[in-house]
Amino acid sequence: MVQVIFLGPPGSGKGTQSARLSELLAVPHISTGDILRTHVAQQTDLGQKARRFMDQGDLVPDQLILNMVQERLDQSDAQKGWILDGFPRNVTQATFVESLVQRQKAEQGSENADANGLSTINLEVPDEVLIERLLARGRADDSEETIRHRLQVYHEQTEPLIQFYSDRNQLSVVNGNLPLDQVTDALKKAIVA
Ligand code: B4P
Repeated sequence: MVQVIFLGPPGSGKGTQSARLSELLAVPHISTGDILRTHVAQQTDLGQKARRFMDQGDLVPDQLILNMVQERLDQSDAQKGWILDGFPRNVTQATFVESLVQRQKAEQGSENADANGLSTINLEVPDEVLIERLLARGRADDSEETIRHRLQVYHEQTEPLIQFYSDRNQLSVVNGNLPLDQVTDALKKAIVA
C-alpha cells in the first residue's frame, strides 16, 4: 500500500506534485485545501465556517478538518493507499494520521503490515521563491499580505512536523526549488512503494 504525506510550505509544489504522483502510483490525491475550496464554492455549512480562516491565511480549526479528512479516507478508493496534500498541518493532525495508519496496519494483520509503506516528504523551497510563485498563481488567498501570513503560520504550526517525522525516521527531504520534472524524479526515488 502506498501512503504519502506531503509536508512543505504553501507554494512548495505539494498540489502540483501530488497530482502527478497520483497518476503514476494510481492512488487518490487528497488535498484538504481542494476539499475546503469545494465546500466554500458550494456554500456548505463547513464551507461557510472555513472561509474566513482561509481568506485570512489561517489554519481552519481542527474540529472542522478532522471529520472532513476521516470521511474522505473512509471512501473505498482510499483503502488501497493515498497521497495526502496539505494534511497534516499541525501536531494534532499528525497524531490523528498516525493513529489512523496504525489502525489500518492492525486491521490488515502483521503479514501485510510489513508491505505498508508510509513516506513523509518535506518539499524544501526558500520563502522568497514561494512568494514569487504564489503571487504568479494569483488564487483568491494569494495576495502578498495573506501569503506572508500563511508562511508565518507554516513556520509556527507546520514546521514542527519536520521534527515529529524525523524523530520517527519517516522523513525524506526533497529540493522543491528545481524544474517540475526533476522534482518528480526525486520524489519517485524517495517514495517507499
Ligand atoms: P492549500 O490548498 O494546501 O494551499 P497551498 O499550501 O498554498 O498550496 P500548494 O503548496 O499545494 O501549492 P502548489 O505548490 O501546488 O491550502 C490553502 C488554505 O486551506 C490554507 O491556507 C488553510 O486556510 C486551509 N487548509 C488546507 N489544509 C488545511 C489543514 N489541514 N488544516 C487547516 N487548514 C487547512 O502550487 C503553487 C504554485 O507554484 C503553482 O502555481 C505551481 O504551478 C507553482 N510551482 C509548483 N512547483 C513548481 C516548481 N518546481 N517550479 C516552479 N513553479 C512551481
